[in-house]
Amino acid sequence: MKNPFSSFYHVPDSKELLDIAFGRAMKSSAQVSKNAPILLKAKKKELKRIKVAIDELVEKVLTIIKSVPVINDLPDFYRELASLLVDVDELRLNLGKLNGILPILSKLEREYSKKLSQIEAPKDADRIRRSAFGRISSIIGKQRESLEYLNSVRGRLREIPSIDDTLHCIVVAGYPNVGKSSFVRQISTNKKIEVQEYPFTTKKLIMGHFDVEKQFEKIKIQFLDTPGILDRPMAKRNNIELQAILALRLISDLIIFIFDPTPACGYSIESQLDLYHEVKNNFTREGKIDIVIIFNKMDLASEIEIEFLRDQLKIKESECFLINALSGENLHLIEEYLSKRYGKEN
Ligand SMILES: Nc1nc2c(ncn2[C@@H]2O[C@H](COP(=O)(O)OP(=O)(O)O)[C@@H](O)[C@H]2O)c(=O)[nH]1
Ligand SMILES: [Mg+2]
Repeated sequence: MKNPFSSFYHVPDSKELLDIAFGRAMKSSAQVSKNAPILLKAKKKELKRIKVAIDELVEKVLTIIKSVPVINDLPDFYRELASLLVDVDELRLNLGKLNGILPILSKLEREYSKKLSQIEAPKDADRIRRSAFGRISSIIGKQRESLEYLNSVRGRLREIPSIDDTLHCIVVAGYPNVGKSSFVRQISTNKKIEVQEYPFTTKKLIMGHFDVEKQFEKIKIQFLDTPGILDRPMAKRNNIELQAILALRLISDLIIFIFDPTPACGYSIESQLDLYHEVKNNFTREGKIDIVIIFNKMDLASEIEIEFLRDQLKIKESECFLINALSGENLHLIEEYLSKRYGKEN
């Protein structure tokens, strides 16, 4: 699906709202015959101005309210992230306040049209319209904080990347420098344009795509490379990062965990194993998400290093992929695995 926040447009502040409404009002012209008495003309002119200003504001406020997504109705992934970035109760409260001015504006319109109908001198019409505009300004002015709040919420929500939750999603994990980015770049079908960066709470998220042929259709798989998110021990994270990780679980159906069996990445095998177990325990939704193990840097790794890592993981040779993410060596094995998993033989 499309990012549910993409139609949450800029929220005007109270001054912008008033400028638009009063500007429109003053440009409006009432339908009244040339020969009508001056008093009637004045009444009609000012009545029209008040009506246009209020109609304009009602419409703008309704548009704002409608453009705010209902967070509780969003798909799981977006809902979790959105509730993390935004206090849902505070949002509801501010929307409620804004909504509350609609009947007040309508009431004001009725009140002032009555006042206008009772005047006896043409010059009173202008005075009454000014008084109406003053009341309108004060009503809208009191919404300043709510409007600012909504605009700040909009800014926060738009930081959530549009991950297509109808596509398969593979999250790539492993310590920094093990070769995650190189792997995503190398496996992405269209390397130049498709590996893109998105902000993701305090971090960024890099997305690549890989196409799998399935009979007559192409299935697109998304790869998520998450620097700073799934590349270090969970204990080192703040709450937002932890929640962001948990939200990622909701859209992932496979984890690719990359090891560097050599000392090249700068992290010991022991730390890499700890992270692997942590990801496995916290991220796989009790085994619902599979983990695929990759040993990268096969060009640098010695047979001893590879065997040692395999022993530590208690896995057989056939249970991990040995690749070179830079040259692409053995990458076809992973592509075949993905094709089997998502494509033809399913
Ligand atoms: N020799 C060798 N270097 C690699 C391989 N894969 C990645 N690298 C290098 O390792 C470093 C870290 O790679 P990067 O993809 O940025 O790792 P990330 O931090 O996990 O995303 C870079 O200098 C890469 O060029 C590999 O298979 N062999
Ligand atoms: Mg990287």
